[in-house]
Amino acid sequence: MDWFVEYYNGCGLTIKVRRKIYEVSGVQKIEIYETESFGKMLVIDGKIQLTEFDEAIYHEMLVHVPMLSHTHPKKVAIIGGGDGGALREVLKHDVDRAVLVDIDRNVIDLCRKYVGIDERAFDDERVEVVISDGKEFLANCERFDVVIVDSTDPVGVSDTLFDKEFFEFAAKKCDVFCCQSQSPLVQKEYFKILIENSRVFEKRRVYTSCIPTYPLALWSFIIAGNFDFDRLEERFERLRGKTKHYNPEVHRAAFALPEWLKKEVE
Ligand code: AG3
Repeated sequence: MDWFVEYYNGCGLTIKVRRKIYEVSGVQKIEIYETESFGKMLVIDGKIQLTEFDEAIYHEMLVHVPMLSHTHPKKVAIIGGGDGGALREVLKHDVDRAVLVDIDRNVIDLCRKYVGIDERAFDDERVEVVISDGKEFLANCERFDVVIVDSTDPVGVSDTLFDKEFFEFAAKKCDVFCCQSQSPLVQKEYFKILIENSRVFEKRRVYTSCIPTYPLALWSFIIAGNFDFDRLEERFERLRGKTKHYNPEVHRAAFALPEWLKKEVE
């Protein structure tokens, strides 16, 4: 029995692992573990991307907040998210088309084979997979109702998903945009870049959720574009019974920010 540790800012999250299921180094270093008490765990370039224990909290907050803040999302793009968790949540809505764009085919193939949180989402006929850099894709794609960014930390291949040009493309290509925006506590530099660059959207708001296996648990998201929370209860009817974590009360509460965070957003 071994321990996996992710370190950040002189601190570390330690998780007991039973075995390493798979490891490969291609576009990124991908490791899949079976943990003692959090189920399977995906690690990319040394950073925990998900555990079966808490992935639903992250994926539901990343997906249902923007999806229910749009009147009728039919065409959705997910940038990143090769593990299929966000895709699984998008397909719970009445969508016609869901395009998943990941730069690393290994993430998709290995997660389908060894993790399985996609729950066969990739076999759904509404789904199209594109292997590409997300920024290049957004520069040339058609318009989507909702664009969701499920990226890794901005070191290595996903740094282009954090720059100003990326947000400029995004603002042109969708009604509602949402991205994960890192830990506002221990990854302040990443969070600030996203806050700064997302200013290209006239309207944008930050929300948070607690994801225990991410650095210090407090995690942030940015929603931007033409979103509204007007008829959340009514819109939620199409999802009722299909979520573990999300509901309209949690949606609204997630936007309550403490003073220190409000200051960083302004
Ligand atoms: N991507 C966002 C999590 C990044 C975690 N960072 C870290 N552990 N340093 C999650 C991808 C899951 N679909």
